[in-house]
Amino acid sequence: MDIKSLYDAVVEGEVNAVADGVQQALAEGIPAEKILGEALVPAMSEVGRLFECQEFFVPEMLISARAMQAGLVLLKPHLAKAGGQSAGKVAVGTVKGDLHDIGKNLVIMMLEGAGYQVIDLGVDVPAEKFIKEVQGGAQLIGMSAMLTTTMPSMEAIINALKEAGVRDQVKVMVGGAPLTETYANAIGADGFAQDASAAVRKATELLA
Ligand code: B1M
Repeated sequence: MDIKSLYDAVVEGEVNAVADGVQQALAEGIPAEKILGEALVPAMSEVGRLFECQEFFVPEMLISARAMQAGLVLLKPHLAKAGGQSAGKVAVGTVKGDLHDIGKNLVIMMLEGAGYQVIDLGVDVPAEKFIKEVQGGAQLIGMSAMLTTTMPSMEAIINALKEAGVRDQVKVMVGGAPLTETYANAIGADGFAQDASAAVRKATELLA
């Protein structure tokens, strides 16, 4: 299956075709980064566009997301292949009220690939869980938000870290499609990353 057919299969939500296509592409020697960057990620952007113009609704988005996940699972071993000593302990979650996890999962895969020990807090994560991880030794927390309505949860979590007296012990990195560097600075985060590769660079910079 070529990259274009794989892109179409994600948009159409064809789970088996995506899984077969990714396996075939890997077997043909196409790098995992290319499969991700030229088929899977752009396909999800197209799904978002179709949702915005009301050609797709939530069920279609969900079906495409499942197909994307089926591909990501197969790419994971090829993206996360570092071993040896941990580069640092990081806890990552999608903030309270937000159920989007594809981008967060990708960030985790890339961080693991760069040698970080990553605790995946999942989605809809309240401040208490982040605080617990900082108390447990996490050096960096990563927060993801995909909705304009859940972006404020990030500031609330940063404030909760301050109230719990642990803000100075940890670096805070934020990301997600609606976020900007300006917003990250305004809410008092230490860093912002546009995508998963940038998240690895930013984590390395913050923990240097
Ligand atoms: Co939702 N959704 N969704 N959705 N969804 C968006 C985000 C939306 C932009 C679609 C649109 O209108 N075009 C829109 C938000 C509008 C807004 O707030 N401005 C939207 C909406 C409205 C909703 C609902 C409210 C719909 C409804 O119910 N009426 C609802 C909300 C549910 C909730 O969270 N409470 C909802 C639900 C869903 C599904 C469950 C159906 C599904 C999610 C499934 C899942 O995640 N398991 C879904 C999907 C799939 C999308 C789109 C189509 C795709 C998101 C995605 O996975 N992208 C999305 C449209 C879009 O983004 N264009 C949309 C691929 C992924 C690789 O990219 O997540 O951006 P992304 O992650 C990137 C970067 O952002 C960055 O790196 C990642 C990898 O490169 N990044 C970080 C992310 N987190 C980071 C953290 C970091 C650093 C970088 O540091 C810690």
